[in-house]
Amino acid sequence: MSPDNDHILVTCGLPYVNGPCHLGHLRTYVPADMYVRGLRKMGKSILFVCGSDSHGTPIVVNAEAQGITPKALVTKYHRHFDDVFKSTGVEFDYFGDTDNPSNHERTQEIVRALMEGGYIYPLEIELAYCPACERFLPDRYVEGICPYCAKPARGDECDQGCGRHLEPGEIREAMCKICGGKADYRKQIHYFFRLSVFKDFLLSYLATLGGTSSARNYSLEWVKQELKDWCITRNMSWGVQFPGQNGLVVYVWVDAPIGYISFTEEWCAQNNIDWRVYWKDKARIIHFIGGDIVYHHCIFWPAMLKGANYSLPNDVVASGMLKIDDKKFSKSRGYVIWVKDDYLDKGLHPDLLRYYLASYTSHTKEVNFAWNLFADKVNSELVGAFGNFLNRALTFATRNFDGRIPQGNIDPEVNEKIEATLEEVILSLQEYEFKRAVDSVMTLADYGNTYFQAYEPWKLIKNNKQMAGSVLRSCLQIAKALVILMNPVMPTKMEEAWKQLGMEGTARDASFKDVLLPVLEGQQLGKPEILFSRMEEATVKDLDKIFQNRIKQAEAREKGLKVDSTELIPLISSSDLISE
Ligand code: B3M
Ligand code: ZN
Repeated sequence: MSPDNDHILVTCGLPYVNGPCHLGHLRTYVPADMYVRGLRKMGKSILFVCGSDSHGTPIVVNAEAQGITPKALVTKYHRHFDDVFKSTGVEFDYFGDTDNPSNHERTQEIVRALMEGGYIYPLEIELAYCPACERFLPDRYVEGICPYCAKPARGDECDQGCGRHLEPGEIREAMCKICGGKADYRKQIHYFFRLSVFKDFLLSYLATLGGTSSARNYSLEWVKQELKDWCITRNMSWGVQFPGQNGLVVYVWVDAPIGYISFTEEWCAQNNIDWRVYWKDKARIIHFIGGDIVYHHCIFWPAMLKGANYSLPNDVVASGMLKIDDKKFSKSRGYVIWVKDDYLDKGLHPDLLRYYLASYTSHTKEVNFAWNLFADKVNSELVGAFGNFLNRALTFATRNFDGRIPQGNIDPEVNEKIEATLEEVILSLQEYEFKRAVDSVMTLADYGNTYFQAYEPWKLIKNNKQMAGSVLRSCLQIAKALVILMNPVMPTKMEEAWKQLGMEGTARDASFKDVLLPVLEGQQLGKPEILFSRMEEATVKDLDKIFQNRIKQAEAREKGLKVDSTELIPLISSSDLISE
């Protein structure tokens, strides 16, 4: 079935609402938002949803550590993420919560459908059990030794060794994370999803899956090797109850992606649209995710959808990871930048960060963030090239042409350059090559600077005012194109620039095609103002100091404490202090 391009659903991986938003999150969300804004400029109708991933053991363990209920914890961070997204221009049409009733209902409906289809079966397994606490120890409640590589591991993942996902019961030498005591193993019935029967389906599905080739190729390799059935129940009360089984909830990776469906349902209910258009029909479904959850989105999730008779994702777009100061991102080691505390609260403009993340490297590669690199990019590209051109053209026209767009002919070469840039931007967005899109806009800005410089309008104005008018009108045409094309990346700044250009309406509502609509002779310009200011060295030093201190604190912490839950609890962020 070929997808219906009139109904496009774009989603972003759901943040665990377990701690504050950091740069690693925005690494995925900013390009997704830029993509949505860009496609809207091409006239596409898009629904953009995301929401909180509220279940799973890390949330329960963390809530216990903070002495609050899981609900209080997720409510706090749900608000936090919603706020940060709003402040950084990541504009979802709907930001839901997997603990909403509609997600409980949709999850149970899907699990029942899978049971009816024979895709779920019960099996007695041996699980870690703490005799002192008198409870089974799911996932993060247990630590021990990895059965594959013998390194210390958590119940659900060999986090310090081979990195394998561990199934319930697999961990050796289990210790209870709550009381620190030795756990034993007890038998209990759990439920398994028959992932193994989806092998042929997945091979043909993945062969045509769109998105980044990284997602497709990794998953194909995994499917060709071995597909293990997944245990999809856990002994907990926090989560979506497994139908008909008190005391068992579904594994968080079952109800989390189902959030994509229930959030669509919630938005559709508010807008009087049938949600089935998206999930039971031929809409185009595009998932933006972090590169570390490809397995869940390209294997587990499509198998579940197929088994329960829902539409399948058309594209999975997986972003590369984030490094801080060239080191692997790590909350416990302090290699983290909190979006609110370290960036927004320092008065830095969100659009600069959006620009950095979108243009640093190609979407599937690793982004490295460091304050000096950030400042360099702002100073040389945004201040030195982009902002400089807009300001030069505007100031010159304002001073010499009475604050209006001069009369004169727009140079056909200028129109050609704009048209070529537009084509490149559209193509790059369609191919999820966000850096290439931004780079081509920057090349147009460079062309603008060269054009202005080459024609020397400051000389022309003295002896050939008509020619000077043509040069300036051509420059203002470039400026208009730049603002429209850059709007998906830097929405707020480009709105300011739009006003300075004296354009009607908003940059947001301008379509990509408008880049070629000639700027009107005689139209009043706005007041030219500096759009981007230089980041001074002292500022960079101050910002970096905060970061370096965090690393030092983390090192001290590491030495002072043996095993603790620092990986679960973010270090020193005032976002932790948000009151209920
Ligand atoms: N909550 C976050 C992660 O593993 C996880 C994503 C769920 S997407 C359905 O990156
Ligand atoms: Zn291991």
